Amino acid sequence: VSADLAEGVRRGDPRAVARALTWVENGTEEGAALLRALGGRARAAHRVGVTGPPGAGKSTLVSALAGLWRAAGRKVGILAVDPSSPFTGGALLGDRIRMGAHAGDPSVFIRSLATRGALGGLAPGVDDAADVLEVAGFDPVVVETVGVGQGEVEIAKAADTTVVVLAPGAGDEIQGMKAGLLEVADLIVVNQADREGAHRLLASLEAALGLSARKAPPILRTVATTGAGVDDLRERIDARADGARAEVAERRRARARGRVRAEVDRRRAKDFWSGRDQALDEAARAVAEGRATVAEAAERFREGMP
Ligand SMILES: Nc1nc2c(ncn2[C@@H]2O[C@H](COP(=O)(O)OP(=O)(O)OP(=O)(O)O)[C@@H](O)[C@H]2O)c(=O)[nH]1
Ligand SMILES: [Mg+2]
Repeated sequence: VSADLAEGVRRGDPRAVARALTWVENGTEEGAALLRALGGRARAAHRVGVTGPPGAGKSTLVSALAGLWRAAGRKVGILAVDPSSPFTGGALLGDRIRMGAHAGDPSVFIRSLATRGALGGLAPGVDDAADVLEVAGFDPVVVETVGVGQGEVEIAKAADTTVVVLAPGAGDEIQGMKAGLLEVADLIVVNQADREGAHRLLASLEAALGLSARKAPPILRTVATTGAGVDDLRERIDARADGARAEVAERRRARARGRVRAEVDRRRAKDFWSGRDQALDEAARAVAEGRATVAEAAERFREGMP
């Protein structure tokens, strides 16, 4: 079954891609078998992370970008992780985006994923889903996440290029959460540049970046709803695939390292716990009844015991 599905994914068949993403997102054994069947890929897609506060205009911007990439003959994969507002589609793509993959437009594939990890980071499912889209021929693969707390660091790990989208409005001061966001940005976008406060935001960004130790990323201004400035952003993103090749390669290695390690950990944990249900029950009882501390109970579970 997974061999057939893998073949469909390689052909870029939207239904196969949709089913594959469901398997992979759920982290089932079927999904793991599918990922194995997909095998390696000829060419790596540019993975673009788009993050920023809720309502900054990330989805609208991604829709506008997708329109430009399509016009350039590219197939665009979009993963929206836990979107707080649905993908309504920007001016350029409109209904096609709203209708989704089954409407018969195989060139833009949009999928919402509910894959927040327990600690707020992105679950492994996001990298796996991006792999599926890559094998299906989508390039770039865009991952949109709301940038709060852990999210920004995680998206930076999942992306070759991280775009941080900000907009004028409540809390323009660059502090706390936004400072964390700026640290992971390869490109900063001041979206909603048509709105009052855009200048102030730009000025406070420049001040904040001036204090930072690292080389300041470029700041671009866009109006996602009209498309103003979006082509410039697209060019900057595309240029990174060539211009920042060494950096992108380094990120890919770091990402691969983390993924291999996580996979090994996952398998070891699964092997370790298989057949130890009863021992775990006993340990749990001992802790619950105050006969052992958690640390003492855990100590008995060292490799090879009990
Ligand atoms: N005036 C103006 N409005 C914009 C612009 N870009 C987006 N909007 C509007 O801002 C609202 C939020 O846009 P979204 O694209 O959903 O924002 P988002 O960052 O994806 O939001 P979440 O996914 O909820 O975090 C929508 O009503 C957009 O139409 C812009 O450049 N100018
Ligand atoms: Mg959104």
